[in-house]
This record gives sequence, structure tokens and C-alpha cells, in this order.
Amino acid sequence: MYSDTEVQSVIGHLENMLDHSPQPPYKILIVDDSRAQAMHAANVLNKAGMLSQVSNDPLQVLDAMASFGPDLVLMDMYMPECNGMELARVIRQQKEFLNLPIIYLSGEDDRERQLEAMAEGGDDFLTKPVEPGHLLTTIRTRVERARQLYRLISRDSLTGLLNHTHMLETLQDHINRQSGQPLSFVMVDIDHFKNINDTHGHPVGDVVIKNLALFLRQNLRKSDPIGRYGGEEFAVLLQDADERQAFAVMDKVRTNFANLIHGGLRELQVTFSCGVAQWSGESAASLVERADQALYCAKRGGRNQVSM
Ligand code: GH3
Ligand code: MG
Ligand code: MG
Ligand code: MG
Repeated sequence: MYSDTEVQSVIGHLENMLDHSPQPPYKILIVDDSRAQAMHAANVLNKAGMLSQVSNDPLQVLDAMASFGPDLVLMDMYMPECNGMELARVIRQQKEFLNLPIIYLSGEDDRERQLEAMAEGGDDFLTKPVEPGHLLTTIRTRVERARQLYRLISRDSLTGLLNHTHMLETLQDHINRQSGQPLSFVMVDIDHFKNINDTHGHPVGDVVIKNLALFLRQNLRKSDPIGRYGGEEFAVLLQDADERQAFAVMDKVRTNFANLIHGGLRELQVTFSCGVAQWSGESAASLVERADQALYCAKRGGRNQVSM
């Protein structure tokens, strides 16, 4: 059995790894029909190291949202084509923007009107002219909270990897914006994991799962999404890799992982099997299915191997 200290030390190591990934700069979409007002706000944000994009035409806001992918929207209230409240309502109707902070920045100082606007999906209301420190603090707090929430809902709590749902969403995103580069999907499944639990106990099984998660993160490219697909199953998306390259990469990872000693337990050797499938223009579901079939072949072939 592992001691609590050993288990804690692995967890601590993992958490350190996860927490120190660099944070991308905040991306703020400024929606304002007045170019001068928008540029003024953009200036304040840019000086604070944030990235901003200005949309003077409310009818183009949804396009701008899709291409820019903002962390937060600064919304004017009164614009000729469409008012900010209506726009906020439309944005909120989209599932992917449920968690996106929308802050009104407007000259409107009537409290009733402000509250009406908030009811349409805004998170806060700042009255122009706003003091820069006030604007920046409001933005920082909102974006940080939204990012925390996103991490919480998109990550698996044991390993910090993408959870099942977000792994599949990530796969779909990659398929949607495929660039002509090859793309390979890999299913990974620990061999005889039930034996590990039965022999060493469930907490050791958990440590093994975390070790493999950490090992995959350390041995694959940062840009390759990794998810915990199920209990002791993982999924990996290898970009710019055809089936043969994906096979080679995973076979190397497999060999190195099999040589690890888990937490000093010399007798505990763990192996995994892999199924690799290269995307061939099909649906995400069909690609996953092919990787799963390949995994099944690897298991039938004797485990501790990669199949494609
Ligand atoms: P195979 O080589 O065919 O994959 O055999 P296996 O024993 O790995 O496969 P099986 O699907 O029979 O067993 C998987 C086990 O994983 C069963 C389940 O109790 C265990 N498991 C699932 N999630 C967790 C978890 O989060 N922690 C631990 N410790 N065990 C888990
Ligand atoms: Mg206006
Ligand atoms: Mg399994
Ligand atoms: Mg298994």
C-alpha cells in the first residue's frame, strides 16, 4: 500500500504542473457605435496588457465573437441598429456564451434602466465616464471567475485532464476547422487495471491513473489535447500526425511508461494498450469508434501494445 504522504506528494506534483501553465492575455470585445469612445476604452485595456477588438456595428457582433473568442464583452447600451440589451439577450441564448461576462458601459445613469439591462443577461453596469482603475478591476475579477469556472467544468477532477464532454467538444472543434493537416485520435486503456485495484487497493489505482495522466502530459506536445475518457481510459488528439506518426509516438510513450516504477512499489508494473485512428473526413463519432476498435485489437493481441 502507498502511504498517504506518497499519495499526497504525487497529487502535489500534479497540481503544481497544472497551476503553472501560463495564462493567455484577456481578450475583450468592445461593442460601441462611437468609434472615439471605443478607442478610449481599448487604449485603457491595451495599456493594461489586454487584447481588445472593437465592433462598431452591432449586427456584426456575433461574427466578431466567433472569430475573436473574447473572454468578456464590454457593451454599449444605445446604438442605432440595435440596442445593447437586445444584443446581450441574443448572446446569452447561445450555449457556448452562457458563462461569458457581459458588462454594460454606457452613459445611461437611470437606475431602473440599468437594472432592466442587467436582467437581459448583463453581469454588471458601469456608467461612462468610468475611472480606468474601476474598469480594469471589474474586468479582471469577472474574467478570472469565468476562467476558474470554465476550468472546473471542463477538467476531470482526479487528473486535471479534459473531461469526457470537453474532449469530445475539442475533437469536434478540430474537425470543424480542419486545415488539411493530418489528425489522429488515440484511445488509451490501462491493462488489467482491475487487478491493480484488487491487489493494491483503490487509492493506489487512483495514483496509477494520475501517474499516467502526468506522464501523457509530459511526453506529448503541449498543443495535443488529452482527456480522461472514462475510469482508466484516456483519449489523445495528435495534430499534424498521420496514423503512422501517431503509432510511433504512442508506442514510444507506451514503452517508457511500462518501465516506470510506481511510487517505489517495485512489483507494480503498469502497462496500457492503445488504438490509433487517423481522421478521414468522417464524423467525430465514427473516428472515436475506429480508435475504439483498434484498441480492442490491441487488447486481443495480448495488451501492452498499440494498434491501428
Ligand atoms: P483490460 O486490460 O481489458 O482493460 O482490463 P481492466 O481490468 O483494465 O478493465 P475493466 O474495464 O474490467 O476494469 C476497469 C476497472 O477500473 C474497473 C473499475 O473499478 C476501475 N476504475 C474505474 N475508475 C476508477 C477510478 O477512478 N479509480 C480507481 N482506482 N479505479 C477505477
Ligand atoms: Mg452609443
Ligand atoms: Mg476500460
Ligand atoms: Mg483497462
